[in-house]
Amino acid sequence: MKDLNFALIGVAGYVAPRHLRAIKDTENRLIAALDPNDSVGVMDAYFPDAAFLVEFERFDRHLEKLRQNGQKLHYVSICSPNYLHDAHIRFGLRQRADVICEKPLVLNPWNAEALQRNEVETGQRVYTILQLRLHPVIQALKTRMAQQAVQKHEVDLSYITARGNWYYASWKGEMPKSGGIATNIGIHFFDMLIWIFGAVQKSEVHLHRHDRAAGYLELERARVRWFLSIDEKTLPQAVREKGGRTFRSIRIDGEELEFSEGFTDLHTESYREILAGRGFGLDDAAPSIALVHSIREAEVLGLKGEYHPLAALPQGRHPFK
Ligand code: AKG
Repeated sequence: MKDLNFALIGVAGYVAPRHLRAIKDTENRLIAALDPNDSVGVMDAYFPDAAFLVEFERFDRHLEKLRQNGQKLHYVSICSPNYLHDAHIRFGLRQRADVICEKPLVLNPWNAEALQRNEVETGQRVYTILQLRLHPVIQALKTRMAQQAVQKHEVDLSYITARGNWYYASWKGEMPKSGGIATNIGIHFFDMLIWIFGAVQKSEVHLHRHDRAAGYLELERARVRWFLSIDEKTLPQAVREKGGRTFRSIRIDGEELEFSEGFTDLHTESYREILAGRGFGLDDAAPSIALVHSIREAEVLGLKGEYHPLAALPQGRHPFK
């Protein structure tokens, strides 16, 4: 499908350029964008002719005018702060458009259930971006695991994706707005783990701070010690020496698989899949949303039991507290 009309909410944000590129690469067009922040020069590289509004009401009015003039809106893409996703998704559905929303689709399981009802009411669909499921290394791993006799694999997952101090000053650093890092960034690998190894049977949290989190998960076919961090000081020395900012690694029964690379181009692939009718919807997102919600609510146990070795790394202070 091409030549479709898109609107985008949150065009000044961190991940918006990947959506702009995906809309362009799939030969579709952006007709309107919204962001309360007006630093959106990035639009020139993709859709200089799109309308841009900084107020929600004017955005709404503009889309309504286009609709009454017979211009169909096919998709609304959403890269706003996480806690606003469900409201913005509903807005998109009410525009009689399908919605493509960044991860985490919503913060709480009950938000997803409400959206399920909204899909039925409007007859429109909600899709999310779960780009690790489209990562070739992860796809090959899933195939390999599915071919093996069912057993509990021993898994260590280290997921480090360094972010500067800006992160803590933005909405991402605020627990009620982003859900904290286990929700905002961990959602990628929790979805991936459940997708490969099956449903959650037990979850423990050993560490949960502004810049890192660690815990233990028992899934149908794996026991997983996980560590997540956005502190560059937790990157392996070899990565730091090369100027790298990410280290994504999964060790299964002693065998290590790195998937640090190949992460940035997957939005276009996600859009292609959605446009071909193979997008990930609310049902696909539900298990990882339930897990990150339970991790936010969990008692933090400290370094006891099956903790990931990197959880014992020295910890710094919050830069702004
Ligand atoms: C974010 O910064 O919100 C991300 O999702 C980044 C994920 C990653 O770098 O692995």
